[in-house]
Amino acid sequence: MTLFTPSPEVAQALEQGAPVVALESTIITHGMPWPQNLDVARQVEADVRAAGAVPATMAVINGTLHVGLTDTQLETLAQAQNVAKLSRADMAVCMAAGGTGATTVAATMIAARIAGIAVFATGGIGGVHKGAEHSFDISADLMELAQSPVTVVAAGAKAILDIPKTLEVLETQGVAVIAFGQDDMPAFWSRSAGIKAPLRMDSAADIAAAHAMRARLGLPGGQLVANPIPTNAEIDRETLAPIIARAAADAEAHGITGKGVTPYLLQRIFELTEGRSLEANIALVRNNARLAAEIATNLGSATRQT
Ligand code: PSU
Ligand code: MN
Repeated sequence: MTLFTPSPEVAQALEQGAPVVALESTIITHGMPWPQNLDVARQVEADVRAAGAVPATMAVINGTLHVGLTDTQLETLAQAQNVAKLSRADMAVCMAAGGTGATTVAATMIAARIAGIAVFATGGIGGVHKGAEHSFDISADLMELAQSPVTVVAAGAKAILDIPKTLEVLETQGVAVIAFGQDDMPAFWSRSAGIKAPLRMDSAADIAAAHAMRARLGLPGGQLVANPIPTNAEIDRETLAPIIARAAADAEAHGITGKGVTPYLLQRIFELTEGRSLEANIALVRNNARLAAEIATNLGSATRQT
């Protein structure tokens, strides 16, 4: 039995070495409300296609790891209740048991590595949560970035996180964190986290070259491309700070822990901003999809190039 099932379109692109962009599904099942989640999933796939690459949205369905979903599968997933949120720890268990689950950044990177896809677009990666010195809540996304050779295009780490601590862990783990087109580290809904990013690059070609060089050096792990949200969609940091603090306090008061934390915070911030956070999230993920496709076009689909 093969380990994964590519869609016909993805299978053909991989065979020809044509550019492919991996997309995750947790953003659909746990990151955005119905029905916008389905519209965005379709729109992001269209954005990747328009920029000359093939989209490969990942999910585990009845035990099968799908690399590229049909529109029916996408719709079923977007409407499903209580779908598992799969990360490194539980992906294999779900597949072995014939279960269904959406892939986080970590699980999508694993799927991309297996399929031979070098570039992946999402909204924002998971990272070190505020108060992690007490909760120990650090996303497995960071450990996966340290291991799988995938360039992940995101608008940085989500602003609900402790961004300086997240950058420290990424540095320790040897992950290249590259701000695109600016010196500052972006902060998901805002263009700047108020601190400088470790690295800066100004073109998709340069990022593709760095990806290929990393492979030649035999370094495990990937790159995080931190692509700032378009200016017209940004919510400034000062506006968001008290809202994020309030959402975090509510999460604590309700005893939300583990995998539930990120989806709870995103939903609460959506309510507190009266939908503005979702509009910003949609704009940034589409922006990331376009850049990822451009990087993939410069690279081809191979995760390993020499
Ligand atoms: N980007 C978004 N929305 C999301 C996510 C990313 O714009 O919901 C998801 C990704 O799947 C990421 C997950 O891996 O949030 C982080 O979850 P955690 O903090 O529990 O590791
Ligand atoms: Mn966590």
